[in-house]
Amino acid sequence: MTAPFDVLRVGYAELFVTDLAASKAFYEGVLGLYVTYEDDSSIHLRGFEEYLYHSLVLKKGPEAALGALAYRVRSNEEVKLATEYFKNLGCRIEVRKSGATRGIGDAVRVEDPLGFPIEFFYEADHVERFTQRYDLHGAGAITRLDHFNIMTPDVPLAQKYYEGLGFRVSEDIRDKEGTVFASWLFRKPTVHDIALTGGDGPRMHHIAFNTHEQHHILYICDRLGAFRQSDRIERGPGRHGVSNAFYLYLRDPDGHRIEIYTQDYYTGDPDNPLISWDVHDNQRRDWWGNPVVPSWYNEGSKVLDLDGKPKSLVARTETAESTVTIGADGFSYTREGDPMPEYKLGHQV
Ligand code: 4SX
Ligand code: FE2
Repeated sequence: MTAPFDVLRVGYAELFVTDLAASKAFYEGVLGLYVTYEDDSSIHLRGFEEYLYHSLVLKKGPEAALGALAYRVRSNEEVKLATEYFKNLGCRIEVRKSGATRGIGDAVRVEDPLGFPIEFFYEADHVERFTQRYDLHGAGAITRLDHFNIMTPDVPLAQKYYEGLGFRVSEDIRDKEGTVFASWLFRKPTVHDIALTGGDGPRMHHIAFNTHEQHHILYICDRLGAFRQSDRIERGPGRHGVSNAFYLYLRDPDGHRIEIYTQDYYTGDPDNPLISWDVHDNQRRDWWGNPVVPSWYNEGSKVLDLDGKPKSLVARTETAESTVTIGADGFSYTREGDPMPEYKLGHQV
């Protein structure tokens, strides 16, 4: 599939939060993101390997919500191609002149066919890249934004839409009857830029930041304990089945879900094999078989339309994955009819 315009990767997320000071304590104080700029109504943050102005914009708002998910495209010409593409689809669009978001050049925001506010931009102000400023690396040593995860009722439909933008599928979760519960797609050569979680939508499920090492994730947990904020930890730390990444999910002071993620694999070759997981495989979402808490399946952030009004939800009609819990639901397995070969007993073969 040739792409109608060239998306490089995830660029930044714009989140509305109700208390900027509380958010700053979390994103800067706990995670260790850097503040590029702040004023009374917004904070712009980035990870230590990022040289673009920001990968996260927090805006003060009346309620917690997603303002936009922004992808970076290859050039300003590609911004124009994206504008034409969404005009032709009949989507609502907003052309944003350079500076409409501080630090970002000419861009277009669209209300995409799935109901999400999505931006495409190329130009952005450059700031210092702190790669070797080890003296500054913050608590979680966050390197960069890694991916977005959205909740949408019809995963195959959403997957088709993203494949139409030139994204490729790396992994999915399905059952033998053909129901698709979730799907992971990428432009940059990692497991994903965007994941689709089946559920009532449009809602934002999470945004994920990368760190280099597992121990940074454990350190975040220890610090949260020390701050008596262990209730910010929603799921993990653990090892994902899908993606094989080491992970942790936190809820920020407004309930937005943030994942810290490290060590997935390279997907850039044209014949990168698709990995399909059975929804009944106990190790699909947590390689160690730990249960997924119901809130992780069921809760997500509101998303705003281009007028700043919350979008109403469309219900998922197909089976929800939350009804196929990891653990003793009578349907899931760790070894599907498997006699347990010797290497699986822990012996070297
Ligand atoms: O829970 S899963 O193991 O399916 C998973 C969730 C894998 C990768 C992710 O980034 C994620 O959010
Ligand atoms: Fe994720």
